Amino acid sequence: MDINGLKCVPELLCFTDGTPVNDPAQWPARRAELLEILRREEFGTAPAAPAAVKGEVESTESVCCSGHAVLERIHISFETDNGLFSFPVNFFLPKADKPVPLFVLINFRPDVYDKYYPAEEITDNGFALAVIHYNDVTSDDGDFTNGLAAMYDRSKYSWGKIGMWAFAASRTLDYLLTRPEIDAANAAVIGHSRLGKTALWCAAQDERFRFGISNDSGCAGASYERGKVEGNEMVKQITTNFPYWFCERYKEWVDRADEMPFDQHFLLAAIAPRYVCVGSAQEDFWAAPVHEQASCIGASPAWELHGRPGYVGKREPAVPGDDFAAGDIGYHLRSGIHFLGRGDWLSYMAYIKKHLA
Ligand code: GTR
Repeated sequence: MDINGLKCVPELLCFTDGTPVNDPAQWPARRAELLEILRREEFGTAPAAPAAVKGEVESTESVCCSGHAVLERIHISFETDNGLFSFPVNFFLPKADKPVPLFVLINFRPDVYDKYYPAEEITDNGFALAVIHYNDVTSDDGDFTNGLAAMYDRSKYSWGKIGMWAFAASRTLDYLLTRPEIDAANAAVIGHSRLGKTALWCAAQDERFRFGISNDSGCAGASYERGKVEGNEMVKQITTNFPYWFCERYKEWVDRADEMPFDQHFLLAAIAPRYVCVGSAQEDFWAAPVHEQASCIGASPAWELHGRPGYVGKREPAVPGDDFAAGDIGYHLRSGIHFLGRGDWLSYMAYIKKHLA
C-alpha cells in the first residue's frame, strides 16, 4: 500500500467505531458507511430514485458507423418533486444478434460525433454507447435554478452538480435496462475529468453498473488527496474554483488533507466487489497520476476481503504504456495530455472484455 511514501489512510477494513472488517459479510455495512461519509463530506445527498423512468425514441438513424450500428435520439423523463424532468440521450447500438454490453458516457458536448468518443470503434467492438450531454442535465456553474437542480428542494438535498450528473446517468440506465438489446449484467459508466469524478460517484452508489470507469478524474475523483504537492489540484483549488460540484462541507478540508475522515480510495472501494478502471495521462500533473494509481492500490483491500484480486500491477509509479488489467481494479497510464482519447477507450474496452459477467 506504499507508493512514493504514500500510504492510503484512513483504513478501509475498519468501521468508524473501530470494529475490524474481516469477513465479506460485513462489507455491505462498511460500504454503506463509506457512501455515508462521501455523501456527508464531499458529494452531498441526493433524492431517491424516481418510481418510474420513461424513455421515448424520438428519431432513429438506421445507418450509422459504416452501417453496423443505429443511432437513436432518446428522451428520458421522470417525475420529480417539482414536476416532470427530461433530458436527451444519443444512443449508438451495434447491429448484433445478442444483447451487448453498454457504456453510459457523461460528456461535455452535445455533438454527434465528438472527439471524446470514437463511436464506430466502440460499436464495432460490440458495445452500445449512450451519451448524455451534462449541460442538458444542469449547468456547470453555481446556478441551482436550472435543469435537474431546479427540480428538487435545495434545503432537502445537499448534492452538488456532480451528484446531479451522476443521478442522470443512473436514470439513463433505468431506461436502458428495459431494452432487450442491452446485456443488463454488463453496464459501465464512464466520464472524463469532472465527469470521471461523476462516473465514479455514480458507480459507487449504483450497483447495477458492473464497471465504473474514470478517465483523468483527478482531485475528488480517483486521485488520493494526502501527500499532494504544488502543481497537483487539491481540495483548496477545487472548492475555490468549483464549489458547486460538491456539498458545502467539502470546503472544511481545505489545507487539512491529513485530518480528512476519508480519502479518494474510499470512492473506488465503494464500487467493490464490482469493477473499477482508472486511466491517467502522463502530462496531467494537475490530476496527479501517481495519486490516481495510489488510490487503486489503497482500495485493493476491499476486493481482497472478497478473495478477489484488487489492483494487480506495479507498486512503484507507472510509466507510459503500463496497462494493468488483470485485477478487478484496472489502471493505465498513457503518454500525452488531459484528454479522453482513442487509446483510453481501447484500454477500457479490453479491460471490460476481460471481466464480462
Ligand atoms: C479542471 C478541474 C479539474 C478537472 C478539469 C476538467 O479545471 O480543476 O478538477 O475536473 O477541470 O473537468 O476538465
